[in-house]
Formats: sequence, C-alpha cells, structure tokens
Amino acid sequence: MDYRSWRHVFKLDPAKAISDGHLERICESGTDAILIGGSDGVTLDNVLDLLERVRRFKVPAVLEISTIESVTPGFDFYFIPTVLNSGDPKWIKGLHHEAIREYGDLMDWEELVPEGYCILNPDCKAARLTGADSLLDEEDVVAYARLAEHFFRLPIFYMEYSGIYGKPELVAQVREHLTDTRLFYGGGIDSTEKAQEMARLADTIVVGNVIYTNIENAIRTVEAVAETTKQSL
Ligand code: 1GP
Repeated sequence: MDYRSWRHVFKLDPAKAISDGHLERICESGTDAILIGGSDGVTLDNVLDLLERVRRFKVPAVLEISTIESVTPGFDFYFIPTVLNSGDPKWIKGLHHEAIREYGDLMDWEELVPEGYCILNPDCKAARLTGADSLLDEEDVVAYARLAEHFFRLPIFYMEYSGIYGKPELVAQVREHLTDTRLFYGGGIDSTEKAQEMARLADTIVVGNVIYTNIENAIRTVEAVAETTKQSL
C-alpha cells in the first residue's frame, strides 16, 4: 500500500454522523483510502469510533492529524498538515514540535507523511483557524508549491478549497511545477464532472462534504476518477 499511487480519497469528518449503510458504501466504493480528519469537534472518542467502524473493511485508513489529543495507534498512515500559507508558526511547525517533544521516542517515522497545505478558500474553517492568507495570486501559489517540493521536500502539496470548488486553471498551473511532490486537490467535488476535471490535473483528489449531502454523487466520483485514469493510460 503506497499513498503515492492513490488517485481518489474520501475524507470523513469524525465530528459528523454517518450511518453504517453509507459508511459501508464509502469503504467498499473502490476508493484508494479513507482519510479521517476535520477542523473542529475532533476528539479521541469520535476518532476511535470511526476508526473501529472503518477497520471492518479492507480500505486503508489514514488519520489526518488536527489535534495532538486525538492521535491514536491503529491507522495505516498519519498525514500531518503544515499550513504553508498560515501566518501563525503554530500551524507550520509549532504543534509538530510540541508533539515530537512529547512523543518523539515512540514515533514510527515511516507512517508519518507531512502534507504542505495551501488553503485557498478564505471562508473555510481551516483558513480561519490557522490564520491562513488565502487571497493569493497565481504566482504566490506556484511559489508555495515550489517551496513544498524544492525547499521543504514535502511528499504532498495539498490545494485545499474545502467547501468550494477551486480554479482548475490554477491547479493546472501548479501541476506544471511539481515533479516529485504529489499534488492533492480537495474542495467542492460533488459530481462526476468535477471529479474528472480535477482528477485530470491533480494526482489525488479528496472528496469530503458530498458524502454527507449526496451519497450517490459521492460514490460516483470514484468511478469518474477510475475512468479518467483509464483514459490517460
Ligand atoms: C476538505 O479537501 C477536503 O478538507 C474536501 O473538501 O469537503 O469540499 O469535498 P470538500
């Protein structure tokens, strides 16, 4: 199992309710992985609960860490955001330092995957929480992508539009500047068309909210990405 080959990922928010039936459909959909994470209301209890339910299926499970208190063993990977466009060092390296200071001896570094986040929707919770400067022009975003790849050598650059559909032209621009770092795109994918459009540009698309608003459309995004991948072979 290698996250570098993933094309489609579902993101489940531990603070939101999901029925067993819907969860089964999501986990058995053919998606490459389930990412568990959210911006607020994430607790050890709701993470453990969701992990246990997801573990009934074969799909890889990843915890995207947002608070140190909700970290628990049992995931295949731990994705750790560093918010490159945050104005607050806490979200770039502060919490990371604190966690390593506390648990550094216990950490399995092979399971930890840093993600260079660039938050591009100024109104999303993550932008407000982290004090992200989301009003960026193309050159700013490309520079963050280059910073991720060439300076910090991060394995993932994540264009985060959470809640709104982003600009395909900008994703295409960034695509041209990344070689080793994988490009993740997330935000507003709620249809086959949007899934395909972004899957043609990004290495991996992340589908979140539509799981809770339109399960049928959520499931269709998996097939849509598979089609796109076939077409490009
Ligand atoms: C959120 O990038 C993900 O962190 C997915 O965004 O919820 O808008 O699909 P949506």
